Amino acid sequence: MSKLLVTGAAGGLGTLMRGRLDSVAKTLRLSDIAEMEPGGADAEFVRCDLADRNAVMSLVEGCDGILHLGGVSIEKSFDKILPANIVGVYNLYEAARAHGMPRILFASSNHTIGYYTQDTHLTADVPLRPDGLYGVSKCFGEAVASLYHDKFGQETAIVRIGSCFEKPRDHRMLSTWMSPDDFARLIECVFRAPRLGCPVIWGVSDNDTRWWDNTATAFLGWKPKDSSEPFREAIDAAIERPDADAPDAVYQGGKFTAEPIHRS
Ligand code: NAI
Ligand code: 15L
Repeated sequence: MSKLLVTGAAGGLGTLMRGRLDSVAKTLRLSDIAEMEPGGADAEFVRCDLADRNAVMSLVEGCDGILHLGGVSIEKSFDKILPANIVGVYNLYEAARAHGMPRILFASSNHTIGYYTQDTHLTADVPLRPDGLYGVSKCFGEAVASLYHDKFGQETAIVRIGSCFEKPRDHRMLSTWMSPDDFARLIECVFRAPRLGCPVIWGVSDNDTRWWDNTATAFLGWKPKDSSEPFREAIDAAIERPDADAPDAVYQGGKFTAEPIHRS
């Protein structure tokens, strides 16, 4: 494609991904509420608050695809989650509708299903069980993606990301980790697929102990190549294994299940 919009580009995943998108788009429109350097002639930076409807309208204009990473990415009070993850998602889909419906990859989260226990294997069609208000906001985003697909034909890859960092950071992440390279390969498959629809895809590498089944989206041709296994020994040595009844060992969402409902 010619131009890919990356929201949340200044964040952790945006930083990991921006150097890995050469095969996806000729140019990048990087956007965030925070300042950042675009870096390189093939990228431009547009500062934008996702909660600002008019700004998002202009942001999306001229883009052929959207990698939507922007938003609050951890558990917070509802008033902090609302602008980016609720109002911002609505603004983005309305802007996409007004500008030719560029395909969207929506960065959803395992926290939409965090209350399933770690001994449960999930397909993408299981009922949602969010583990906090952050997870609820991602359920909202998934619902908006589904609505705009059914009503208007807007295509979205809903990617329920496990834990996408350079390396898994604890025992739970040995199951939930998705390597940045595997995510980059998934992004390529999503934007190259002749027909996408609005599937839910588990964003997880080929970990021995993963809990999630991507059989339903095999048509995308995404085959994760990395595994968390090479990191197991180092994690065992560096981090104490959680007690068997600790949230991190019981629930797929781990510690998020133990968060309170934060007040503003
Ligand atoms: P992050 O918190 O590092 O980055 C999010 C970015 O969104 C930040 O740069 C922030 O400034 C920006 N942002 C926040 N509010 C905004 C607003 N109102 N307008 C515009 N930009 C705004 O999070 P990370 O780790 O990079 O995650 C990216 C996306 O992927 C998030 O949506 C997160 O929920 C999702 N995700 C990430 C996972 C991971 O393992 N990194 C796991 C599951 C989901
Ligand atoms: C998420 O949704 C968060 O954005 C990320 O920071 C990690 O906490 C990840 O889930 C996880 O569950 O490991």
